[in-house]
Amino acid sequence: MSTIITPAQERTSDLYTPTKADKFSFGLWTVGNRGRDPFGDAVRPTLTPVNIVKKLSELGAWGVNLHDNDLVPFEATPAERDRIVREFKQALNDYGMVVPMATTNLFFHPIFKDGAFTAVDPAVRAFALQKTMRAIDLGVELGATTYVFWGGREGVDAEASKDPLVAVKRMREAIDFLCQYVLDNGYNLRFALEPKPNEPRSDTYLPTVGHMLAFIYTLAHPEMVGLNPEVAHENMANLNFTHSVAQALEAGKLFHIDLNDQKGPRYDQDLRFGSENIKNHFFLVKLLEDSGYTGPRHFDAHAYRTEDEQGVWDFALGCMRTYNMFKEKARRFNADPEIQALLAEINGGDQTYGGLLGSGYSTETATRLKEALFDLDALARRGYHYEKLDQLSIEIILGTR
Ligand code: DIG
Ligand code: MN
Ligand code: MN
Repeated sequence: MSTIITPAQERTSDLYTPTKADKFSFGLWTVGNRGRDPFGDAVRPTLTPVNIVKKLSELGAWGVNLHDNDLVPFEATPAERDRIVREFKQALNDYGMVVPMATTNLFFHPIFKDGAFTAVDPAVRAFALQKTMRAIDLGVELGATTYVFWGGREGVDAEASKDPLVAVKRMREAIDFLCQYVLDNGYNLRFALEPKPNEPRSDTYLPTVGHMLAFIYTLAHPEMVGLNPEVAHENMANLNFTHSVAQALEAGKLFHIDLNDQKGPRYDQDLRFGSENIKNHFFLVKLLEDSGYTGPRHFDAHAYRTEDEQGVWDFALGCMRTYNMFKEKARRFNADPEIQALLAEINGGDQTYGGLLGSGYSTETATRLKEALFDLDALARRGYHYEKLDQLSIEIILGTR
């Protein structure tokens, strides 16, 4: 039976139909995921990069991202590499797609079984730098302006195998070296580090957004380096993803984002965006939209193993439509008079507390604060009306207001 794909232009368009303006992107490896898992073989045929570009464009996606070897096979000759890249660039042009982000596969080949930049074997560390420089060249050639580093195997199974102090230093040495490579070549490229707490290693170095933020400020070129947080990864660490994203945003370090979903702390599920944590994803999309985040809305996710190719495109369209549904819910939340009135009441009053807050330190302020008199009983008795606020939020999310 031939695969019947309904291109965006033929499908009934509604408020949630994705358009290029939404800046939705997918990795080649996401819709190209063949359904292999540790307990079962591939269930879907390989999709070619050109076919992926065509189908994603028809669905309304804006961009496609890639690891070097998603496009150019590990063993490709330079001539084969150039032919593949030429054909891919033609497809990008034909279907009006861009490549916002690129990255290196430093985790699939057996060479990297003990890591890449933190591997104990110096030949592996050196090869990882070579492979990454070549992959950076490829990404820049395709127009990428963000380069992601997910240190999938930068960690340990046997704690005795690596000195954690040395591992962090080796990671810094690699990132500093590659930042300098970008500067030497005049590339318009920023690095986005992607944390994950574990899997495939028992423990991964720099496991969360917080760890990565601290690491960035120890680098030689911290201005070039930001974050690529992923929903599933922070959830694996049992953290509030929206708060992780907020801290990256507030630090001016949200350079990219991997959107998907996850059923709490367990193996990395990379589920369809919004398929599980409805309330959390509402507030995540509200944060991204309210903050004016202008970067790609990238889905690092894949279809269930049960799916055929049509199921893959159902998955991709679902990611994008659900994002747009949360975006519309956020607009309704922000426009809801009762919610906004309640928020104004909750956050009302003189937030400077008579000029004592929000202006930083002065000896006069410190003296006035120390002498200030507080109605402690009234403060202790205050009710914040969060039950009402949260109920109104739920009613927005459930579509009853
Ligand atoms: C996994 O979450 C990682 C790899 O897929 C890739 O290196 C990165 C790109 O977003 N995410
Ligand atoms: Mn993941
Ligand atoms: Mn990811």
